[in-house]
Amino acid sequence: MTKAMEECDAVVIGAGFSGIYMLYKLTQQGLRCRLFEAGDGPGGAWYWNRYPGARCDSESYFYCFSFSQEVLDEWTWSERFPAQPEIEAYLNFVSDRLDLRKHMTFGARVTGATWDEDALRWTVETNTSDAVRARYVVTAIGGLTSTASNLPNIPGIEDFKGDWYHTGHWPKDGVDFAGNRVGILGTGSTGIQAIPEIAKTAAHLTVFQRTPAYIMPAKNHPLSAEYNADIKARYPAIWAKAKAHFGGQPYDPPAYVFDDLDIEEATRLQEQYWNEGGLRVAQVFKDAYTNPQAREFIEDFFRKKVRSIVKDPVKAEILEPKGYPFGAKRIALDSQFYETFNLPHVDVVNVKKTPITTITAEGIRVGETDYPLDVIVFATGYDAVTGPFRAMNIVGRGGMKLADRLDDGPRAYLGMSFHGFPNLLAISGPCNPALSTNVPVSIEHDVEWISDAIEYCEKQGIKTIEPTAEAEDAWTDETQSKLEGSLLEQADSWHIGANVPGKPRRLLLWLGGMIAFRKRCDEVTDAGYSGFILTR
Ligand code: NA7
Repeated sequence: MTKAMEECDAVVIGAGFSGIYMLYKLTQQGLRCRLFEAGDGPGGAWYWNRYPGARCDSESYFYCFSFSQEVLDEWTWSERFPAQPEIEAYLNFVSDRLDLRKHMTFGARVTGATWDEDALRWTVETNTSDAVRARYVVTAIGGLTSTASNLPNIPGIEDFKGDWYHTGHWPKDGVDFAGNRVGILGTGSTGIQAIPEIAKTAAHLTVFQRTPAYIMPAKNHPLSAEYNADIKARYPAIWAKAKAHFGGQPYDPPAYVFDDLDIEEATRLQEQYWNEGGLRVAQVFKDAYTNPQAREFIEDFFRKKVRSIVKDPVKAEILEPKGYPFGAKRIALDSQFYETFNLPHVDVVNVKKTPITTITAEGIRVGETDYPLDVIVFATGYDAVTGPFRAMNIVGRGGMKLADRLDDGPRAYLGMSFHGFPNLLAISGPCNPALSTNVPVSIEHDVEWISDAIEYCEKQGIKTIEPTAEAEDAWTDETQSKLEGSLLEQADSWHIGANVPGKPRRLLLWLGGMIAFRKRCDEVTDAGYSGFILTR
């Protein structure tokens, strides 16, 4: 006798920030929910990214949920920029405090979901547990996730006799580098954090760098009890400010126009922000990204900083950011990244000038030079945004596969829904602004918009909600229209799919900012879900 399939109202995929809040909202509405998570605990990206040095680039006091007063009152951050273990602990705390664990199934990776057009139900399958049927599926899978890590296709990896790791699925027990010759590929946000930590124990560290990043000091530090008490007292104002900010950060907009200042004053201000640290180092001038003179000044400032910290001029020359404009790739925060290259056992190799030819049994070959290694670390990023969707077999109306629909690049309506896939809603999906902002603020927006939409359907007796082809096309075209002539066009980054060979060069994110996005989503709701087909 075949076992009856578990029936529920909604399946949520993923237990990171977005899945946790989505589950809370839907269970609060009285829906029967099941959440599947591949990891064996809550965390999402912060579960898998346990590489040495993993830390958030946003300040802890606003890289968190705003929706729960209990959570705000009871959780206290210990550092300005929280490290992975603390964020993972926070997401565990929230799951317990809101009593969500009973709806969560861990160690279950969703492999596929199929829409049954007669029953108006999704059947959701995982690699470990029985299939479940649900009326709604909400993806909370993130855009930079372990299911879609970018492992470069370098010949010979199968011959390598040592161990290799990708930072996006780091072993839970850690990796012991002591006494080992380690090679690391990648100097994006991840590599920049991992390199100083790996250098602390490795016998030798070789950094294979392709593109030098623009890097700003984090100036991380512990938070005092007085500081935390002050933050907690000011939270209503902090969240109001963050939600009214283009990027979801509770910061004042840049105050200075570069052309209004002489060079001494511009240098003094840039230096002052540098000493304070954090992402605001890139937000001194209003016209930093639009005025070529301002940009040249900033680029030169960064290059001078590298030369002043890195003592070996050959290493400094390789590490100096160049070859693309400031702002064309994600700006990273560091703690002792440049200083690490003053250590005698840390080297950097320019693999843009002379590319890696092969991985051998003994290490990495660059041109004709062999670098013997015991361990290789790939900090080489992700097949971002569309990759995690393409990694699941999602089949909608008429056998339509979501992976095929995303072959030519990102497409979605409002970055949260797909034509041909009724009752499938995506938190920070393709063509969504989330990854260009302070992510938790964007996630809270998407979760609240989706839970309102589901509540509306439930109350109105609407059985399916799905965007029209026209609405999806228009939103997708609008997203792409921002690429031409933009700074992002001038570098090869994950934001435009250029980090993965063969991936279409298309803008993955909606770049209008949070304020405009919020307004557009509200307009859709106020117009009775314009752009959607609602069936009773
Ligand atoms: P990123 O930002 O995509 O960086 C990946 C890095 O890996 C970058 O330096 C790449 O160089 C490098 N890379 C990729 N493929 C290769 C090969 N084949 N050889 C050498 N180097 C390579 O990923 P992260 O994990 O650092 O950060 C992702 C996001 O997480 C980040 O934006 C934050 O939002 C948090 P390239 O620049 O392509 O020349």
